[in-house]
Amino acid sequence: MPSPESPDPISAPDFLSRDELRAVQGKRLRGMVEIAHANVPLTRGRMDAAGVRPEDIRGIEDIALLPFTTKQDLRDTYPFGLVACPLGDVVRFHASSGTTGKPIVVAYTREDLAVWTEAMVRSMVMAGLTKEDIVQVSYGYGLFTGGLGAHDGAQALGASVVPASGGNTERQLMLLKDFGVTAICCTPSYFLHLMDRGEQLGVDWKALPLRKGIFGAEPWTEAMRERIEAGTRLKAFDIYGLSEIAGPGVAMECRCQAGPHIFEDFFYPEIIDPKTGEVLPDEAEGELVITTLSKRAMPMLRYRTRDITALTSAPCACGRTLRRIKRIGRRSDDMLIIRGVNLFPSQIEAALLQVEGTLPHYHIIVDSKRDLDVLEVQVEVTPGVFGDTIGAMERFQAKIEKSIEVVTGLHAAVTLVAPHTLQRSEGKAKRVTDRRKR
Ligand code: DLL
Repeated sequence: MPSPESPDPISAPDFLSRDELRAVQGKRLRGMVEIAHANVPLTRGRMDAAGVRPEDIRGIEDIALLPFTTKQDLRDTYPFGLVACPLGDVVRFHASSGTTGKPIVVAYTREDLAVWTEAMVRSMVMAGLTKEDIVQVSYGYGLFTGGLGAHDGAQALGASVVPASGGNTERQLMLLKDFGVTAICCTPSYFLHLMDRGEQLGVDWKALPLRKGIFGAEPWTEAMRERIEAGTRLKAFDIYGLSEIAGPGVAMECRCQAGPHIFEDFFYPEIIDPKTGEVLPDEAEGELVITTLSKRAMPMLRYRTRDITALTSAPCACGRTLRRIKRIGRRSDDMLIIRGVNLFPSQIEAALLQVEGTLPHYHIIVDSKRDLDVLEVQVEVTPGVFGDTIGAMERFQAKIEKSIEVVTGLHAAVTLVAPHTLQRSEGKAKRVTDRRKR
């Protein structure tokens, strides 16, 4: 068991007693509610309709009186309807692309950026980064929060930042090698792509000084962590965040790698039953709802993230008092329903990675044949498997189909494809094509 860490000034809020934390949360929540009620017509209208006045919120325990905010609210008020400060005080916008039309826009004041950067610095400290690290930021720079969020955090920490942004894989590999990069920030699927391409180009991953990976922005599995760590000398950490709340750095894993700690002094988490809205106790799985406690430009009260997880207050060996969230494997809305069975893409990944010789590159295709849902999974396999006899490949295919059936209860037609043939993403992986007519 590792010994507890002692707080340095920047991470001191990670180690507050739960009573101290609740006092901070209550005070900040009251401030948030006042700002939102005074400046955001949508919030004021909802609170008035529910008969809740700002003064009814005396402490964090009153949070459940507040109405929820949803992604639809952000869409309906596009672009600036939820901004609670004069536009002149906004110093940056970010936006996240949705599946439909217009993006979701988020705004930050200078103080909001300072809070976000502090959360990112605390995240990096959790992973053991210091000013001596050379950090390659391979999340996309731009409206996506990944690049600039990680960049600001690493720079404020005093590390040397390599602002590579996403894409141009060969140049990424060159920078990693030539600059002696010690830590990388990117999506886990993009890191796997870097590993693959690097191997093709003769990169000896174990000889590189790369020791830390800060991976997030999409669901990934423990099996994927094992693959990454086995093929390199780095420790892979899970970082969670979403644009509506800040960007990366809402929650981050410590060196115990036992699920991300949520920065509860800035972001108040609740778990609700997604159907009824009822608040669930710690350890119960449900939808994560987050309230920003110190956001001036765009306060988010009880924002429904659609991410499915559980909160745990079990002590962590690092000594932090911040609760942790369980690794997010799914959203309430990326769920596919196939022949009546609920399926999350992460279940397919888990099933594949149980079979030796598969690569965590896969694509799920759902179609409808004579009104019946059919599921196909294209799976990349290692060159050894792909070059095998037809009989051996068929047996291998059957093995994967069996594994998928055991994990998901569904039959899938597995197609084996040659290494490096499925399209790679430089950001979040696109795992599903749904061709069914709805
Ligand atoms: O993905 C922010 C981010 C950038 C987080 C870089 C981590 C690293 P959005 O584009 O708004 O923001 O997407 C947010 O991505 O609601 C989750 O569904 C998913 N997500 C983010 N991090 C994780 C993670 C950024 N570690 C949405 N595990 C969220 C699983 C994640 N899903």
